[in-house]
Amino acid sequence: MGDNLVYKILKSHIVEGELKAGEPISIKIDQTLTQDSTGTMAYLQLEAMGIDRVKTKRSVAFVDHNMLQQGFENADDHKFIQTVASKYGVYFSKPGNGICHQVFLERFSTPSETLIGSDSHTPTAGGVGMLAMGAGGLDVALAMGGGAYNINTPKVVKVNLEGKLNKMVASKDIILEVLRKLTVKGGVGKVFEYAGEGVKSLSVPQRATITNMGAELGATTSIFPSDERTLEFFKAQGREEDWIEFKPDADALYDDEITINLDELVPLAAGPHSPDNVKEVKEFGKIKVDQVAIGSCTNSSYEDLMKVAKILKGRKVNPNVSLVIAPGSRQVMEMIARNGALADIISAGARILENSCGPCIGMGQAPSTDAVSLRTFNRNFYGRSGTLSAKVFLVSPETAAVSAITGVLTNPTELDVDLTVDMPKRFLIDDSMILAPAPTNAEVDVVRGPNIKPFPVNKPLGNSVEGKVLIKVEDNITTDHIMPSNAKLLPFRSNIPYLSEFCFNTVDVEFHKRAKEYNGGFIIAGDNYGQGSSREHAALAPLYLGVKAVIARSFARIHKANLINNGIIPMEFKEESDYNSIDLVDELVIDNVKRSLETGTVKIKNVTKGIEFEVTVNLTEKEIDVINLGGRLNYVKHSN
Ligand code: MIC
Ligand code: SF4
Repeated sequence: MGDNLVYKILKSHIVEGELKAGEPISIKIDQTLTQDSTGTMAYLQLEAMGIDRVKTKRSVAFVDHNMLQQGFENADDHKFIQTVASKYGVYFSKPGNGICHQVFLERFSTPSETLIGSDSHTPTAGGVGMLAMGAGGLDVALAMGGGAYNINTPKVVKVNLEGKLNKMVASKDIILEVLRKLTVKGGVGKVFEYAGEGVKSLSVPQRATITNMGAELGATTSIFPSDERTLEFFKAQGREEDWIEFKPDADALYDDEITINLDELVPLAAGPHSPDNVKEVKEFGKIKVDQVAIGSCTNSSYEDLMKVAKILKGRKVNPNVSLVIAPGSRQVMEMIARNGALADIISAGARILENSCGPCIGMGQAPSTDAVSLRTFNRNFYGRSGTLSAKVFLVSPETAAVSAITGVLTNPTELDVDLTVDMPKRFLIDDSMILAPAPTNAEVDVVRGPNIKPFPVNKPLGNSVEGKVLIKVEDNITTDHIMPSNAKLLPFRSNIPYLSEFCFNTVDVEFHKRAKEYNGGFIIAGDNYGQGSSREHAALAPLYLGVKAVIARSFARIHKANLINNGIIPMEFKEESDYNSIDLVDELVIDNVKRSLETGTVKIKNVTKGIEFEVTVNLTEKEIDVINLGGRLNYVKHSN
């Protein structure tokens, strides 16, 4: 039997392990990316590893998240990243050049190569046939240092796209349909490989919308083949030489298969507060809308914004709606500025934001109290917009633009506009905002602002682990719950002591106080704990507060890796009744913890309740060593 795309890449990059679904493997990483809100920490960790220069084919540092400069902190971090990148041999994409995933797709993506990035939407580059995965900052730092990346061999799900999208139905609706079918945990341990006739009808930016938001399935990544449409994109980007045809074998094997008939698809929306809370736009009804936000790494391409401009042209934004638009990159912004589409958008009454993540991560544009906000983004987790009472709906650019005019959530098929976009044969190419690194590291002094504080490093594991239950949470807790991000907190991503005061704030404001009072302890959680962002801060802040272990029904992939990297033990409940038996501030004890980790089963004594139960630990030998030594940095130092 032949190979699918995923196995082709894994076979050519594997350095350790066996390619069998679920089995741990290590793979060589060709390229890395970082963005600023995780990057500052990643480069501090890179420095702590004591290497001279990065060893990847190419590494790129972007600044796109922490863009509001209300104080010196963000600007200082930008300087730190620029200088540290230059020193270690990393390309630097200046603030204003665009969102990491959009710019990476345009200027760096390469079919059949591997990429890890310190951002969970790194799979965007899967739109051109790259195996691109989100990872914690430390894993990215290790890959920059030439280390392999550890994953469990994924199951590969073939997503058959049949037919062709109808007018006003977008590729965003395809991924919303996949989320409706499979939910936010339906992709754990899987890669989604898109195939079928329908693929040909999708351009690279449309494919990238799908691979981008595949992250919301909890998937390891998503991937499209590299075909004639991909070549079109590479030619337009003046990067024909980076293109190769990359297709699965005709008799390729898959672990599972789903089919989506594009002809039957209608405009969809994800309602508050989860990307899988998907229904037809029509079903939600004509809800009054207060804010519409267009942009983010999901939907901010030239093609998306041209469609938006066509809808807005000659019309006016509803008086009760605030429409904000953030193009994905300077290339997109400049092209729509030069061809007049931006003028149509401005004339309609849109507010133009800079080329960055912006409202997607709560960096400004928090909606008003109780507002309904329609966003073309990928996440609508509780509180993420910066307004706890806001109701955020995730929609396509078409639905967003039409609703901005009508003032109510509107099925875009109600408006008859020709949305055909003539894609330019050649995009506007100007890489002057991408700075090459210094030829040698001796030439650069790294600039370090006062906001940068030492980050916590765990201690080797003792014989026993004991402590109180500091918090007990439900299923699908996101890293936005664990370590919230917004305009006020993001400037402190390199100041863990300060950040930790806000840990779990949207769930339980007492958490920080309780953790301090009891000198650390345990977190109890449900299914899919730590879904969403790759932010290591969701492990670093708990570590700083003394969290020793998390017992959950199950974990999201990147967060579990981040816990292990920081020496916090991830354990899984065997029985539902055990989860139910635990209450807040129960005293838990694990004796002989090191020996039990090796057996894969750990006995937990609940001293308060006078009961005992067993939990599972799914850790590789290497991961056990990492935990025993108190985290990955200690492990790396120990092995050198
Ligand atoms: C996100 O979309 O949640 C972020 C902000 O891009 C994060 C990274 C971070 O928290 O800095 C992600 O997706 O990994
Ligand atoms: Fe930025 Fe939002 Fe994309 Fe995260 S999801 S990288 S915050 S645009």
